[in-house]
Amino acid sequence: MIGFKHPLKCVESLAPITRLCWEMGWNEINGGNISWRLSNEHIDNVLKQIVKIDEDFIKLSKPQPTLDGEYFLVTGSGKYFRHAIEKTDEVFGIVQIKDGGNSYQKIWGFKGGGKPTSEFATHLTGHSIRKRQSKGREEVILHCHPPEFIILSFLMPLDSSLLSLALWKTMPECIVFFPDGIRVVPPILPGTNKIADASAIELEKSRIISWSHHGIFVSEESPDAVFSLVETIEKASAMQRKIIAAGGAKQTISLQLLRELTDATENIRVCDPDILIKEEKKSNL
Ligand code: 2HA
Ligand code: ZN
Repeated sequence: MIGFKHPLKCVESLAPITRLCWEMGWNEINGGNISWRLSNEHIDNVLKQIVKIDEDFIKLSKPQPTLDGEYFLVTGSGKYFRHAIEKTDEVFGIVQIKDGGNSYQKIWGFKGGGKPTSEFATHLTGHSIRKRQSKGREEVILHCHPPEFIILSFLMPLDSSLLSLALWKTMPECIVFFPDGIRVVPPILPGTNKIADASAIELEKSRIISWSHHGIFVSEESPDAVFSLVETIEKASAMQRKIIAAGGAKQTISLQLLRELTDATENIRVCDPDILIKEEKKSNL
């Protein structure tokens, strides 16, 4: 997989990460989806290679006026992450949002008549919010089914503060890499506008949301960054699950150490640790 070459540079960088997600056990069968809001540099590279663009406009179930004109590289509905390298132009496609954000047009890929993921409404809602909240920094959204993380939604209350604090207190990297914490969305039917709307509320506050009993949905600046964030969360979740299974922690990383970690890494911090601040107020620290 290292050394995978593709004429479209965005595909060359996304396909190996997609396949790696399957190797990690996060994307069984057709589970999960990934989308990338392409920068001008990638769009130029794509448009130079495309000979014919499909003329049809396809209506979006949920209009996205703030994304009008944007290009997205996205996995297809029903496609397997496992096939990302061998069947690249079936697994992926590129679309442009048209018609004031009401429709999309296929630009490349989706070979054999495919279309964007069933979670496209939530991906676009996520991109619209996270593009604004991150001032354009975040470009890639990954939804996958990391088992240890999902198990926590069966063992812990469905509460954003409790989940964020549990992970932060397990491993020092956690507060450093996700000071915004993880926001919990209750169990909702996948692939619906309802899950998109519930996710939108939480994505205003964090790059990371939990779809309870289902998976994770994460926004970051690149395929590599989004992978790394899920990898970190999944490792902390595995440790937390083992701690719970062993009867609970005898001691954990303290609030004070979480504050010291946050302050010491201010130079790389992308957002405020709101949940930590609330917790500090509660304990009068
Ligand atoms: O099958 O993961 O959330 C794709 C999904 C739906
Ligand atoms: Zn899913």
